[in-house]
Amino acid sequence: MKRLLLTLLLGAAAVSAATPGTAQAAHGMPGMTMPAPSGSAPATRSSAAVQALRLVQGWVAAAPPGAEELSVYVVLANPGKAALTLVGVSSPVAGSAMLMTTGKDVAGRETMQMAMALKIPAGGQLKVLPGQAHLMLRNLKRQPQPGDNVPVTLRFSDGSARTVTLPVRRLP
Ligand SMILES: [Cu+2]
Repeated sequence: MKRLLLTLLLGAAAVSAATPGTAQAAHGMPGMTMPAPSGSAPATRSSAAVQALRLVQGWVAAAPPGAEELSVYVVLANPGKAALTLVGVSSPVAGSAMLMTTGKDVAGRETMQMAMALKIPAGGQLKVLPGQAHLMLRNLKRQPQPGDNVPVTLRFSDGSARTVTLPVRRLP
């Protein structure tokens, strides 16, 4: 049964990686639609390569009361000889979550784009930082406050999952 679940997760990751996201949306925009989020399955296992990942920094950005979404930032260092690919995120405080990259439109406004995969190069770092990317927690079940610690599970294309506990901080 466990083997079957892993196979399904791997299959889902492979499909996700093959179809880059095209959905665009802004935080809090009413009526926005997005593809079904990845990463809602329970954690299964963690490969040696994923266990070796180092969390250089990470935090959950505190949101104003009533916010429906939270942004999570992480910097992950990969000491291994093979690239790793982050394909999903989840948290017990959120009903759904997704990977997003950020950019600017022609008018200079910030835009967000759902990402199906974020690569962590061999011997390098993935920087999910303000202005570049974020992990977006949606459908919040509660509103974490500054000083709280929030578990966030990261899922990788090799079928691994790794949970990190991140503090809630006000954005610098
Ligand atoms: Cu977002």
